[in-house]
Amino acid sequence: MQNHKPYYTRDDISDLPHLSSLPGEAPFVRGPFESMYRQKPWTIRQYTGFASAEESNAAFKRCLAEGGQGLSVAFDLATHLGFDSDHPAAQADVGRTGVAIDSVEDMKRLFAGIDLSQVSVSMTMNGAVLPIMATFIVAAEESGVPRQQLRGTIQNDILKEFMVRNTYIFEPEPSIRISTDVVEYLSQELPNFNSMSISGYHFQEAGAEPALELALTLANARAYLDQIADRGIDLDAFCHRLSFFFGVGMNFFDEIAKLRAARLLWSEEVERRGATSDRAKRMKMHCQTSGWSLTAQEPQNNLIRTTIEAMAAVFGGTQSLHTNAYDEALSLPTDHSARLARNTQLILQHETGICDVADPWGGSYMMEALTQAMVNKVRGYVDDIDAQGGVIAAIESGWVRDRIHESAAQTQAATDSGRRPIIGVNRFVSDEELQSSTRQIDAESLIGEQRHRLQQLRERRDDEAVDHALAALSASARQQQGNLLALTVDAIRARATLGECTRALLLSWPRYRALSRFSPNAYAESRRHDASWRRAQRRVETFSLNNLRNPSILIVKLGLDGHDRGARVVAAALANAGFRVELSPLFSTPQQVLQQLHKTGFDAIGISLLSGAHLALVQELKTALDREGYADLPLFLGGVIPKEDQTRLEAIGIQHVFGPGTPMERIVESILARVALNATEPMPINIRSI
Ligand code: MLC
Ligand code: 5AD
Repeated sequence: MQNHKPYYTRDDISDLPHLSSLPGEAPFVRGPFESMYRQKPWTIRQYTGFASAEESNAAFKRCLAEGGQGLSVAFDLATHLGFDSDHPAAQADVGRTGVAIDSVEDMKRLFAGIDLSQVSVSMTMNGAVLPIMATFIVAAEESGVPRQQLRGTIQNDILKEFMVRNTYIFEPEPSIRISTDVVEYLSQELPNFNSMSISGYHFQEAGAEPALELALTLANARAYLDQIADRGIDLDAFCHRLSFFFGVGMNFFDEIAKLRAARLLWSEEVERRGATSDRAKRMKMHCQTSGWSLTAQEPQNNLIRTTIEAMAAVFGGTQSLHTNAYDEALSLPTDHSARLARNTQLILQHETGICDVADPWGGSYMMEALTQAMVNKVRGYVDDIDAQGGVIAAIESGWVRDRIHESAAQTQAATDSGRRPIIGVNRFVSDEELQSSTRQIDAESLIGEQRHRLQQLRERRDDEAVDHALAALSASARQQQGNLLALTVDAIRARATLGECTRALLLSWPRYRALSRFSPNAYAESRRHDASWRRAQRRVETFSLNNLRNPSILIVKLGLDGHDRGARVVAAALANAGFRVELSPLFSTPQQVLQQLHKTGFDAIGISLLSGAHLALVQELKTALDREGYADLPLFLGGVIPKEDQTRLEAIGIQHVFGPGTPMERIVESILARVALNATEPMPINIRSI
């Protein structure tokens, strides 16, 4: 939490320049529109998608029938990374965290029976933005909806992928060309479609506090503006189609202040660059309540957290909102939890009177002072980023990742020590068994179906036309000419698949691989004097003295899951406790894990998975380990794992599953206890590899 004063007075706001503006007036602190929710309440837009296009289509229709007002598509990780569902690297992840889309035929089935001229659609896609945007355009075209009528938003915010979200495909430079081509094409062809949703949400989820979240978002927005300006596109003509996306956590007052400050800073930035129209300067935003703030312990408490966060988003003046489902920390939402999440917003809109007044916090001594404090803090961060040589240099040097990682580790330390209270986790803990069903995905039949559809598509299409279109796409990448989205639309119309479009570009631009790193000091600085942490450290020390070496662990992310906040914080904590820790690169395969084991022995492996693909991926790794003589190597798993899967994971060979909210000392001690059992034997370096 920020340091707030015990109370605020007139003096705290006496010289604030933004105080005289009204809602709908620059710099828009008080909201982008004069009438705000009296004329149009925010859009209830729930992020939805899982398994097949048909199943997701049914969920969309349910969503709209039950009060949802816009759609928001969650794609699976294979789609995000440009793999068709039949690609060997994608098998465990197909349909798990979102819907599997391989071609325009899938996209048509996703929106069957939904009138795209009436409903606005957000698509969270960055890495594979070209084929996804193209399949949407062609699907609409073939259902008779003219491009000019399409309303919605494509996330198309690639820079934050390199900083936190990790669903990039190409290196930063070609990736930025792709995103700018998308902006340019949409501004000409789809005038009602928002061509970017510049996102802070993922920074907050990865560990950034609200001011850092906002500063990084604005820094990225500035980098995009630079690129777009280089193409000579007029700010006044397109800026209103750049949209924003923020996370809203439990820091109630600061979150409201953040959204107010965001509009002010954006308005100033756009004006400084020469835009004159209010339309260009007015920031519009989507918000999502924080997934990370939700707990696996007593999940119904999450309904309350989400309601509070939703209120902060609405008091902050958001245009569109997703409220998370209460079972978030366990699995994808069920139909029931999704309905409750939506009802949270319907109750706010219809039962509270909150929509009657624009910017109800306007004029509050505290809120106006906090808004200004947020503006000042963000400006400070933006200066720091400039001092790093700008945001792209700060990404490349690892500066951004390090700041977020440090902040995440400090938050974890504060939680573990009890300084940061979380009800049901470190205060008022209940030992009541939780009763909650989770959504199950039948991945095997989905993959079978997708394979069959891909085969049909390939049989029925004109291969020559496809090859021709893909060659044009490759040539455009190579020669830096033409608009990549226009060319991808041609390829998709000819029935090229998402994977094929991606491969056409990979011929010129190699797949990007980021290094994973953690900072051993990030976690424990504030826990130095905590008795329970010191005890965990002493146990590790005793082990090291007895065995004349430190215990060691390899932390791995398997499959296509790029959420590495947890893996990095656990790595930092274990290292601080005295373990020798290595963190494998993202997207490791069992073969790569074996290579690391052959190179350096480890006493244990810690796997981190939030993608729902744990059963298949753990089984695959375990089989490879057994085959190569590592059958005794203890395996631990952390992440979002439904309770009903835990027995199956234990049967495969997992020693222990650590769910969200597990204190670090418990992780250290339970890994150490198991490692100590093996410690009389030499470290498991495979003889064959020496
Ligand atoms: C609205 N309008 C008004 C008004 N309110 N006009 C006058 N007075 C008022 N009070 C007008 C708007 O200007 C607009 O017209 C039209 O009404 C629609 O309103 P909107 O405010 O633009 O709402 P919407 O269409 O819902 O768009 C909201 C948005 C958009 C601009 C924020 O970008 C959006 O929907 N974003 C959602 C992004 C999203 O869902 N992302 C999910 C990420 S999940 P006009 O003509 O100006 O258009 C994720 C998780 C993960 O990322 O996987 O990691
Ligand atoms: N359906 C619904 N919500 C999802 N989230 C991620 N994937 C899905 C999905 N397929 C939510 C979670 C997560 C955030 C990024 O989006 O809240 O924290």
